[in-house]
Amino acid sequence: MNKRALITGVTGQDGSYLAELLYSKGYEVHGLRRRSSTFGTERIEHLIFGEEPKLQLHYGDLSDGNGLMRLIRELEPDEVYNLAAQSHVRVSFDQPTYTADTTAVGTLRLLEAIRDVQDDTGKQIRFYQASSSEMFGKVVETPQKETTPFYPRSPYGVAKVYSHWITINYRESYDLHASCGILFNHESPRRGETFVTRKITRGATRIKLGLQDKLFLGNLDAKRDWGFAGDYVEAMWRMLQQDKPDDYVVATNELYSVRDFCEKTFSRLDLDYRKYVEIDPRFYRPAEVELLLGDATKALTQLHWKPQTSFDQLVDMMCENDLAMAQNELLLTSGNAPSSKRSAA
Ligand code: NAP
Ligand code: F7E
Repeated sequence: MNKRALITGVTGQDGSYLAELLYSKGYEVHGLRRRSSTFGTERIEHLIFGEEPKLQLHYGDLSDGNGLMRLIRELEPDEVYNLAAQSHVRVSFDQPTYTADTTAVGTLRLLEAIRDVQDDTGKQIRFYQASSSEMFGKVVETPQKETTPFYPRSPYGVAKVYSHWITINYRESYDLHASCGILFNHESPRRGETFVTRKITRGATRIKLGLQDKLFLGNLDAKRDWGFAGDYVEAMWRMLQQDKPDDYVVATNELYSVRDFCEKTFSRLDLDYRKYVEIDPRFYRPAEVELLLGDATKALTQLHWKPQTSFDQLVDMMCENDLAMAQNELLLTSGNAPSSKRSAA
């Protein structure tokens, strides 16, 4: 019998790659979507339409514990991947209570639903929690690994620490097969457009085609360990295939600054970023995370996982996608567009 998986956050960047991966492995894939006035399914359209949809969607929200309970009871999934969250660090300073309710307590609601259904039916439901390198925040050692103490610097980071520890607590208290992936930043052509990498590749390609003049950014000196989202969802799946649940750092162990990302992207388009990038203090954060660099040795030795995509390849694929989007946009403004749809790449 095929395994059945439920992905929360399936409409997001990681959810879309994970749904593809699980389907390719023969899973019956289900996803949670929240109600919105627009479709919001751009990243998964190729999976939900057609004669035999590869992904079945269910309405639900991490703020609605009863709905989560009903869904888990109805599906009795073998694996649940909790990727849903208010995931934007800057926004979490504007919406701290909402972020805590979704990104922290939402995980507890889901764990409670799993615990209840597992107790009632005896079926083991494996659980993956999307923990984050943001938990390391003002880092106390470099590189950061599973044993590095947390020092979160945003309401988002604090909420993720809660989710991380409540997942471990449920594992230890109720014998749940629950694992946390402490993922460092990972990007793709499907990355939300307000995260810095995508903002840069969108902005630079639009500048290249004359669709905008300037790109306004915040702290160019922040340094991150950026990988490719398509590689990272493989690590999530591997965690749930282990006999014993555990927690793992997933990272590339390479460090670049936001300025490096600008330099690389603009020069790929034969542009000098210094002519186009301007600083806008609105994009600064009340408390910044200056540096995140991960040590994924444990994932390498125990999961046999390592990143497959280099930093240059990542920048290339994002630029290529966004250049095509900008070209489409240009055609639209001239009235000759072949399609008004955004790329689902
Ligand atoms: P993303 O693109 O922002 O996707 C977030 C997903 O959560 C979307 O599907 C969103 O739905 C959904 N969501 C938000 N609030 C919800 C709610 N109240 N109820 C149900 N669903 C809700 O994030 P991502 O980059 O794919 O990241 C996936 C997970 O990994 C997140 O938990 C994130 O915090 C964590 N993480 C990400 C990174 C990274 O670098 N990408 C690193 C470490 C950890 P809508 O489409 O309707 O908005
Ligand atoms: O910022 C700086 C900003 O928003 C990266 C989420 O997926 O990864 C992500 O969080 C850096 C920060 O990602 C702009 O100050 C400069 O230092 O792309 P970001 P993030 O905050 O690291 C972690 C691991 C997650 O878990 C989160 O869910 O770039 N920066 N100028 C800027 N950032 C943004 N967004 N916009 C700017 O204009």
